[in-house]
Amino acid sequence: MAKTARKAAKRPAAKPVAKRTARVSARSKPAPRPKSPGNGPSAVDKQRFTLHGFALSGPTYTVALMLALCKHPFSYIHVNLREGAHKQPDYLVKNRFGQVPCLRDGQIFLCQSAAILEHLSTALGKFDAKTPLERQRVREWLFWTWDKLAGPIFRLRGRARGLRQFGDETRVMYDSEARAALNVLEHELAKSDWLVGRKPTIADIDVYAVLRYAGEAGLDITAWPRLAGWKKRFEALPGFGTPEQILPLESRLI
Ligand SMILES: N[C@@H](CCC(=O)N[C@@H](CS)C(=O)NCC(=O)O)C(=O)O
Repeated sequence: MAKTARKAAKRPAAKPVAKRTARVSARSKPAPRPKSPGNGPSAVDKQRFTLHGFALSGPTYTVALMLALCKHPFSYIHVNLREGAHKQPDYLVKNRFGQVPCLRDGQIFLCQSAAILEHLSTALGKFDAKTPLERQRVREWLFWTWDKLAGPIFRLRGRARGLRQFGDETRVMYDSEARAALNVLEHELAKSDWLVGRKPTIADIDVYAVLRYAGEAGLDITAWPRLAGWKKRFEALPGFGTPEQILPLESRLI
């Protein structure tokens, strides 16, 4: 990690957030944060988030995409997976699982991209569910994404990039698992434009950030017309960016 990056990672947050976080986990909505005169994030807010990640990592993209769609600036620390930086003690204290991503929110570190999405949607009041039933539906999609969709797509992508080795029989198995998951999405999207409710939620963000890599996994989304339409709608959302647009290759501090 670059020296400046390390300094910033240790830099105390402008405002302690422990209490606020406790409230978030109690599931009540936090009071809206003060806005700057320009209606963008205030000076304090700009320093609120630091994303630790790796530019080629899908789950890192999930979190960066959420912040981009929320139009919330964030610092970024490149975690060099190739050199094993994610297994070093200074990183393991931030993410006990030794994986990217990890998000610093004030003075706490959060991990597991889907759990981070839930945290951010509650904390920022964006892309959140509007009713208890919707919250349940959103959570079901988050669990399903990592249960059925992400595994096969990321494994096929890993093989295509030469990062994973497995034979054709296994490739065919993952391919049919991925296709079965895409069929589920195609069926659900016949009912409405978005996965839960009438507006995009973190369920759409979580699914999109995996589907983004379907092409690299050898799957052509245009074979699922409703899904392709949903993807187009999603990409038209204000703040949207591709992984290349929103994930820096190096650490970037603001
Ligand atoms: N379920 C986790 C998955 C994280 C994950 O698999 N990250 C990969 C990079 S894409 C990683 O850190 N791999 C290294 C390892 O697991 O040791 C999440 O959503 O955050």
